[in-house]
Amino acid sequence: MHEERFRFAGRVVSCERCGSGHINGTYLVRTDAPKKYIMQEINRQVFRDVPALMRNIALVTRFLAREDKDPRHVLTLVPTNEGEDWFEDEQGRAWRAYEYVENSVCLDQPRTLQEFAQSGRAFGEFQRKLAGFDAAQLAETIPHFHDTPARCLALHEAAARDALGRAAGVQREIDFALSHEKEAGAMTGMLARGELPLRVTHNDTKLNNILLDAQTGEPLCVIDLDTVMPGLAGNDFGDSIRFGASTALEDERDLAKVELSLERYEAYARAFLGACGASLTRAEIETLPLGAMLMTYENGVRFLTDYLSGDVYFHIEREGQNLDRARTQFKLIEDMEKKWARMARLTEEAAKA
Ligand code: ADP
Ligand code: GN1
Ligand code: MG
Repeated sequence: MHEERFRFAGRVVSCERCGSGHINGTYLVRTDAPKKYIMQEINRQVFRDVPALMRNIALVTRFLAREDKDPRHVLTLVPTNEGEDWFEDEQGRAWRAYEYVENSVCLDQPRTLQEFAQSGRAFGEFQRKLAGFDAAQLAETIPHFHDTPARCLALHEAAARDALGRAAGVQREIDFALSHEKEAGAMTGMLARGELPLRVTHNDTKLNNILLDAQTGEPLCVIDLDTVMPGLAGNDFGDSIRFGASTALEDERDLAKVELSLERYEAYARAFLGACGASLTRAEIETLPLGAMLMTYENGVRFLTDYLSGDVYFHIEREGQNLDRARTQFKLIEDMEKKWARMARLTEEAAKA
């Protein structure tokens, strides 16, 4: 390991894997000083341009820290011994480190409605704060990240290649994805026609990309800033809904447990719009439910693509986990279709509140 390469206070006493992120390799570093650290191997298969990625993160965290000096509220990069934000090891792997946000928890499901609403406020405020940030400074860390039609093309290719001979076993899921393909370009189409504005967005607004205070449950810090780049407000709203307003975990195998909670949807919409609604256009507000539907669809398509490709993108802990993840997303879509009119009404009411 490379814990000797960073300017950590104290002597390192342990370094163990932590977190449930699907992309980077994350380690908790303890030292004999009171402070702890997070050290991450950046996934270079996913993030092709690490210097540009790290420049984005340095710019964004510095910008946010100007407004809020509390170290538990903004990620703080720990410099390497050479004073850089990251380093490349002998195998060409890229590493960075953050100060550990003390006394925090990170959740895969909200424990209370209030807690989920608070995360909506935090992501809404994140977007509002970054409205003053010059988007031209940001590199696009993953081109076409939320280009849903492009994600569908990747599914077609993976199904045609069928690298592991898995396609026949998941024809039902492939058919489901294809039956919704014509709707995949709804948001990208509006963007292209100038009907939706580009903003600086987080683009990966799962509940487990926020740290909460371990005692009070209050949101402390938005993390996982790898995908902060120009994007659509509806996608940030939507990704939070697909993850946190689902009544089950993302990889739940019992699909009977998977539903969209309208109660959570409403709580999140009110808090998110309370924080950033005033700066959103009418069209953006109207597309929030669509954002939820499309982010769920896009993730389902991506999980299924990865299953067909041999689980090369998202980390898995068990065989079939990406297929399970795809299935929960598709089940959630079916439920959203049933609840569509109520999602739209709750959004309108939340915007007026
Ligand atoms: P990934 O891209 O793999 O999701 P994240 O940056 O989200 O990586 O980090 C993975 C996990 O590590 C988070 O879900 C959280 O549990 C933990 N984590 C990351 N940064 C910190 C931090 N600064 N303080 C405390 N925990 C953190
Ligand atoms: C990944 O890194 P993590 O686990 O926070 C992915 C997101 C997906 C999410 C699905 C860079 O997020 O786009 O929505 O998994 N991140 C990247 O849980 O691809
Ligand atoms: Mg994460």
